[in-house]
Amino acid sequence: METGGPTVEQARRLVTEIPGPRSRALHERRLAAVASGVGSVLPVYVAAAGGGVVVDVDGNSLIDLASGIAVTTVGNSAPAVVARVQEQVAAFTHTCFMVAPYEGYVEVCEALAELTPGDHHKKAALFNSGAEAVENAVKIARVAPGRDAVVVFDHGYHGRTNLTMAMTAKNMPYKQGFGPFAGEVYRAPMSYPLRDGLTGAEAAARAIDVIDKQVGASNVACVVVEPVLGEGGFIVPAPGFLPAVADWCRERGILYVADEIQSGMCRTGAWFASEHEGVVPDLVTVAKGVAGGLPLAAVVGRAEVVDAPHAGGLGGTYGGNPVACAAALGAIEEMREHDLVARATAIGERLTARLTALAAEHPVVTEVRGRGAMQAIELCVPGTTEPDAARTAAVSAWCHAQGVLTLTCGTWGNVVRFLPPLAIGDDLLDEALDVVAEAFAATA
Ligand code: PLZ
Repeated sequence: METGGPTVEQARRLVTEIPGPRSRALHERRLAAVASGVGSVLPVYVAAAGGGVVVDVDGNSLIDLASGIAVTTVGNSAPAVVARVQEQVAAFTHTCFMVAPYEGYVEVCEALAELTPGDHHKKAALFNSGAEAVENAVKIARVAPGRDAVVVFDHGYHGRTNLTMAMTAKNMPYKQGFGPFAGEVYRAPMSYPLRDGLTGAEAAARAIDVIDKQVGASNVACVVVEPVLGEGGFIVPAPGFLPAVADWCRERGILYVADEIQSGMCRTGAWFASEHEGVVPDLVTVAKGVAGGLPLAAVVGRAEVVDAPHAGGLGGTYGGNPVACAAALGAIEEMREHDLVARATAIGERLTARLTALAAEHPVVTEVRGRGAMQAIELCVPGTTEPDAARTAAVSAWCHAQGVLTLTCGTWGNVVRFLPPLAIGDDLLDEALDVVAEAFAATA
């Protein structure tokens, strides 16, 4: 299936070095005008994108294995997104839902209530970014029980605002120098099968013990966990870890919040990654893939929990902007129409097969892991679990030079992650993986 914008040919083609002269000229302007704290993985400046391809201003076509960090799940400028956005942008661009509401916001909340795990009565509130959704999930979780503590996990990533920096594990580049951070945020050990060798039950017992002894269950408002860790290294917790944590939360009156900002909306071969282990969260945070590239985020969950804040207690000028809502309805339409849950599973199988073969050939590839179209390889010094960030960077840079847009992640920067748009064709995906294999041979 190739649902890319009709004008974007689905092929990799390099016509200049990467980055080319036009990108380099734009980069010069950028260096003078844009804050240097804002980085770019690959400074090719984009002219168009669709399906599995990004076209730069020099006319180079790159294969997209990043989806703008798991956002363009339905592909860039997917037809249903474009159609609905065009219609909405011509009708009205903004009224503020808190001033004069509109149907699109309601429809997005209805759709998310239906798509998130569990068939209980759910409600939602809409925001602009993932970090804002996490902030609001914590506000909602704290208000009813009058408890303050928020528990997060090692290797977790939740955003760059003050509260979500506190919740994010990794110091550089996210937190260094930006404190002091919000209080009452506590970190528990995560299940990381490659590094701890624990079963899910053992890892959950270890985490629960830390929470119990260091925080006290009766002080905890919520536990916030990514069912597949994103920035932290695409870590899939050992089977049973998430259900055990969720069960313990329920027994103790603690809200279980799944941060599905990266793992949600078809990415892992399920609408939400919590489903893989039958976990029904009290609250789910949603962003990234939900709106096909427009900024939209949501907190979705049990109606009685979401309704805990007083009237007027939640909001924001742009939250649930009508154009972003139209984009979300278009993206959800694409997901349903093209069965992108199944497509993510198929892409995952293809990725796993190729990456497993790669690992057999290159012992630096210590583990292949992930769910669906959220796959990664962790690189370590062969025979050890000592992270090899240098090789990871070299492999990724080689891919970029050959026109394949890869991303890295992980606490030690030693993970290459694969997040293709689900609109990518098999041929293009195979070609990208050929390049990845060549990158390992070339950097050996
Ligand atoms: N929760 C699980 O993955 C965003 C961050 C990129 P925002 N991840 C990409 C970067 O370096 O800033 C993310 C996530 C999870 C929350 C967030 C935050 O979402 O939309 O970036 O605020």
